[in-house]
Amino acid sequence: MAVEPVVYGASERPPRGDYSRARDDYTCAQNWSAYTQADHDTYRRLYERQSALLSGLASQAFIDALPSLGVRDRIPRFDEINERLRPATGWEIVAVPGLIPELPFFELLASRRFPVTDWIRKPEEFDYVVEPDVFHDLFGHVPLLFNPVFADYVQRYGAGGIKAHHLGAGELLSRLYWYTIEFGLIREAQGLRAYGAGILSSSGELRHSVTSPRAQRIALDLVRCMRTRYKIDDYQATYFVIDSFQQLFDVTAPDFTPIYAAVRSLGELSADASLASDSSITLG
Ligand code: HBI
Ligand code: FE
Repeated sequence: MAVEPVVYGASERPPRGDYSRARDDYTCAQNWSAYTQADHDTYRRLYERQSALLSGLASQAFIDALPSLGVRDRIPRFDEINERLRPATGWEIVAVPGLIPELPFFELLASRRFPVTDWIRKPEEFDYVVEPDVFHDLFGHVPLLFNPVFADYVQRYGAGGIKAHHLGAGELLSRLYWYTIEFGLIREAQGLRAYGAGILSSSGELRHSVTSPRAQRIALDLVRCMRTRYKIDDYQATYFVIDSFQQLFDVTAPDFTPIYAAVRSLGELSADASLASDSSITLG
């Protein structure tokens, strides 16, 4: 089916994936035999580098769940991961050719199906790839789908996204995705840690987000979060901090309509809008 692919942000660059092989819901089969040895080597090297950076910076819940991905020396078969993921939290991962439009994305999350891009970056893109590839999605997103409370939050987020889409508030709700599931920080017993996939799969942003005095860190507040625009191709200027995954699940319980109204009446903030210092979270 020829579907019009979605592209993040303002860039008009054609997306990487081959969308002609996508079904109506944008999912496709993981073409595992198409991976080259160079692809498997890239995955292995990314996994080795990133897993060595986690201690003291990544959420302990993430570190505990990471082995659930299984193999680390090659790109895993999604079916193998699903054999463990389904009994754990009722989720499964499904292959997609790349970024997909907002509504099908929300519909997949609402039905506990996480879209995982099935191509991997080229060796020359080792340090940075513009669109999420299979390493970002598998290493960054999938381990915490084994965590029951976080997994329930992602499903509830998807259900909220369908409602938001029909209210024309998809962009506002995508900021909540960005500042929690992609770039969220959490206060754990041992201190501030990263749980967002965009941070956990990045060799540079992991240390920056947790330790840099230049970054602004504020306690998650839904209105403030959904007012704050985000940066796609640079470290975040602002990180939102939670105390637990239960807190994430609980704040998404109420109907968001009044929150969208408050966000619209107060107006947008740039990613690095600074708050009065008293509300920033100090390190340590
Ligand atoms: N598509 N495959 C894929 N992965 C994403 O993370 C993704 C997407 N489409 C839209 C999107 N994310 C964001 O706009 C969400 O906040 C909706
Ligand atoms: Fe992501």
